[in-house]
Amino acid sequence: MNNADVCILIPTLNEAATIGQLIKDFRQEGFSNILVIDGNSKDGTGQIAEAEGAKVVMQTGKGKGQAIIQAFGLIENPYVVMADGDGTYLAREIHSLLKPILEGRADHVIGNRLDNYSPGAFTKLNLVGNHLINMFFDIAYEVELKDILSGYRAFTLESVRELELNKTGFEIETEISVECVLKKQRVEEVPITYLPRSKKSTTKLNPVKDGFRIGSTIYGLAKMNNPMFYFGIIGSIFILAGLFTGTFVVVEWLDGITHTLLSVLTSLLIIFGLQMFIFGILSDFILTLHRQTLQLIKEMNKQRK
Ligand SMILES: Nc1nc2c(ncn2[C@@H]2O[C@H](COP(=O)(O)OP(=O)(O)O)[C@@H](O)[C@H]2O)c(=O)[nH]1
Ligand SMILES: [Mg+2]
Repeated sequence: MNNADVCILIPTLNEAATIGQLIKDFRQEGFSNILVIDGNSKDGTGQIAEAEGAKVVMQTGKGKGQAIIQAFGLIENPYVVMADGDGTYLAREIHSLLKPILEGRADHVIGNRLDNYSPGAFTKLNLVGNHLINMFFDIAYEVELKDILSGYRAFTLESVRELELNKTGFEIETEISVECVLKKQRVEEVPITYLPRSKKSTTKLNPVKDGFRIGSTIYGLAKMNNPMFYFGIIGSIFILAGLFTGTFVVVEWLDGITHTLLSVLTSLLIIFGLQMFIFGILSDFILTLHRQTLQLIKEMNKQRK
């Protein structure tokens, strides 16, 4: 591989404190094809990046996701590496990200921050949130990924081209991970270092608001991959509620008090909950059939070629 075959994509929003050094570091590693997609920074990020020799494109909309989607459409190089502009990732670790791709083992590589992060790189809330989100993701998509929210990732161009992305905000990493799993890409994780953000700049991520959005993205997109999980969660909530009111009704009844309306409500809750499970089973069935059909079409197409 020629280093010019790699495009390094850096989304930035007010990262003047770190962007210059980051571009220098990537150049030092031998990569000079650097695309900065900037969210109209007010602190001169774009000018610094340009002065360091990066190609700077202003994003047309808002949010990290919109920036990434726009930039993906511009890249023609066979390999893409995505990195945040806040100096939390090390340019020299690019080689370990590219390795599985260059050796033909992976289509997409995620830099896993959670095994080797510096003190202070994650707040307690972020760390717990990350673990919960990864656990939730792994159950929903039946995979074993450790750090789906990482901002340091490598792709082949085919992998990028295959992704159907719509999320404009910080849900973009989640959506990328979901799409790679749905498109049956070979995804590998490699451990990377994660440094604290420079004190001179601030994070744009709101742990509660964005964490909630990321959780709902995982859940919402799971409908198409693991419907039993999707409907099962709704069903379980209703059945639990039914068991709760039901226990109350029975205990009171043993004391000689009858709650007619609450009994009706209990039955409705449990019937609705069970029905969700039936939806789940049926959807699973439809999805399996759909996958078999797709597989067949793929094989037929292959035979024709
Ligand atoms: N172009 C662009 N970049 C953004 C936007 N929001 C965040 N970024 C960049 O995305 C990267 C990750 O954001 P950051 O605030 O560090 O989030 P965190 O690493 O998840 O805490 C940084 O390089 C930000 O400058 C945006 O709206 N537009
Ligand atoms: Mg960051």
